[in-house]
Amino acid sequence: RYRGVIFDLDGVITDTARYHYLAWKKLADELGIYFDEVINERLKGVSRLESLEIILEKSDKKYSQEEKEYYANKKNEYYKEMIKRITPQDLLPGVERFIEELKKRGIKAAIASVSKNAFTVLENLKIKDKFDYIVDANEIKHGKPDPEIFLNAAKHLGIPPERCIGIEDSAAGITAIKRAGMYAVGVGNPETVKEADLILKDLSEAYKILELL
Ligand code: B16
Ligand code: MG
Repeated sequence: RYRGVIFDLDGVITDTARYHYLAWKKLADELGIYFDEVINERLKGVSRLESLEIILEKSDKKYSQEEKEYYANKKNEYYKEMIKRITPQDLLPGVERFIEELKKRGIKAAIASVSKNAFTVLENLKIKDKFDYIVDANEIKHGKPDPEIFLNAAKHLGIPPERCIGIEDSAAGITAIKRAGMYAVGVGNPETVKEADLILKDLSEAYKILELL
């Protein structure tokens, strides 16, 4: 029934969602703006500048466009420093085994990440070659929750959306998958991914996805 699986990167393949949080937290602390892990859930799957806008909701100060770009860039510098240390050991549980199982069954696999750092992360994880297609953030006009990124991946895999499964750790991402007309699997915080068709702790439970194929 399903012929393709489209993975989000941050928070699904590896725990870069943690690094995104730590980098934003460092910036927010410097600016004296309150920021915590609850607010951070809203940042998952959302673009860099949109993430900053959410953080600035807690500030009374008005920031100009130049200042916003400056601070978004600053966060990215912190983030880039953190992801330098990523190695194949940072793959989340079950990821490699699941991808191998998909290959055996002739199921195609793609990555749909809105992160401009996705290629660096995938290279450090030494996993880039295992995917049939990787959506480059630069090809996308609309970020998640818009379905564009998932539809783009399905198109390049040559598989109709209704025959694809999307895997996400963000609320915006689950909405994007559903809007694309795909089956949605949520991992990580169950409250964040509550709209998913299937909720897993992580991909060590991926046998539950294999049962659907
Ligand atoms: P960057 P994903 C998303 O990646 C992250 O979830 C989100 O927190 C981040 O702000 C966004 O990428 C942009 O990342 O600043 O590196 O371009 O979950 O779609 O893999
Ligand atoms: Mg994510």
